[in-house]
Order: sequence, then C-alpha cells, then structure tokens
Amino acid sequence: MQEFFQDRRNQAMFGGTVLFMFIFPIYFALVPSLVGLDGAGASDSSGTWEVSFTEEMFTQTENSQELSDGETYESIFLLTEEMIGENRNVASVTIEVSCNDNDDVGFNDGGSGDSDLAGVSGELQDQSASGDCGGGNAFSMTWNIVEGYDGVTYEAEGKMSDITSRWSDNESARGEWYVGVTAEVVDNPVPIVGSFVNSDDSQDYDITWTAIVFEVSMEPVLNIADPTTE
Ligand SMILES: [Ca+2]
Ligand SMILES: [Ca+2]
Repeated sequence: MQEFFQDRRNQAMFGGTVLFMFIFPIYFALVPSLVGLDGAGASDSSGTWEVSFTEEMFTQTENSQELSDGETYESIFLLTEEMIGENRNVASVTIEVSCNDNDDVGFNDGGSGDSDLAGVSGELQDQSASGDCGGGNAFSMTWNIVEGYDGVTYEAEGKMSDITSRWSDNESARGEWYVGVTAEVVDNPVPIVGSFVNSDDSQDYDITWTAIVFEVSMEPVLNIADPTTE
C-alpha cells in the first residue's frame, strides 16, 4: 500500500477518484432542480405556459320505453373514479332528453326531469327542466363542474401548481347521477282524417348522458427575442 502512494501518478489517480466520489452525487442531486424536473420544482415552476387540454367524452344512451301519463323513468349514469383517472378532471355532465309524439295529431306530449344528486360527490345543485315532444330535445340539464372550462388552448403566466388547481374539479361529480324522467301524455281530441285509431296513451323518451373529462398539459413558452426586429 505504501508503495502505491509513493508513486505520484497513483496519488493523483486516487485523489481524482475521491474527488469524483463526492462530486458526482452532488452533481446528480442538483441537475433535476436545475432543469426543473424534480417533483417540487416542477409543480412550482413559474413562467409563461401554453396550457392545453386533452378531452375524453363518456356517453350513455337509453330509451325509457313507453311511459303512460305521469309515469317516471329512472335514469342513472355512473361516473366512476376509474373512468376519470388520477390526473384528469370532470369538465361537465349533461343529460339530454328528446321525444317525438307521433301517436296522434300534433306534438302535444311533453316531459319533465328532476335530478337527485345525493349520490354524487361535491356541492352540486339539483335541477328541474321540462319541454315538449316536438321531435328534438324536450329538455336538457348541464352541470359545469369546472367553471369557465372551454377546452381552448391559452397562454398563462404563473406557477404550474396554480394553473393545475385552477382547472381542478375538486374531486366532485363522482358517483351515481340520477334523473327521473316523467311523461306528460295528452290525447289529441282532433281525429286523424281517414283513421280509426286516434288514441295516445303513451310516450317514449330518448335519454343521452354526456360527461366531458380532460387532462391539463403545460409547455413552457420560450420568450426569445427576435433579432430581426431589433
Ligand atoms: Ca299526444
Ligand atoms: Ca305520445
């Protein structure tokens, strides 16, 4: 061992090795924070960001079958944590109800809906709506979970964590969405010319649930001065 250290070249090598043993761990510990890749650094990075959204739409369609006047069809839409995913948020949930009253003369049937969100997380307000069976939408209800969400890419200045929380659904909208669809059936007293059948005692309703789920992405905007304009 003594002979080893008497050689100046070996001493230098040993010194270099010891130096790198210290420098490398320090270097690799520093690099992530220098380029903003470590956890805390990334979520708190300030700067100018291009904020964009990737959407997924979940839909559920069903038909109530024929309902008599005053009868209620119970429509349930399940929005689970598994569907939403860890890094995604719920933008909105919509129910659309349409009906086409072609059983008698004129579109005189209608329908109404009442929600019950007792099985849904968050502080969401129940809604009621109603409308006529003209063939199109009789009525619809929309719950905007993240206010102001439109899915449009924009630029923002600030911390990543602030932008992320701006678009958070705060874990709401998960669970069992319920709307009772109640039929209003009207038998038109005016007979159909040339027909013996003119009795309307039922109506069916097409129901479509739509949930929009999104993920936020942020890309740094590099403000490099354009040399040609100077
Ligand atoms: Ca009718
Ligand atoms: Ca009808």
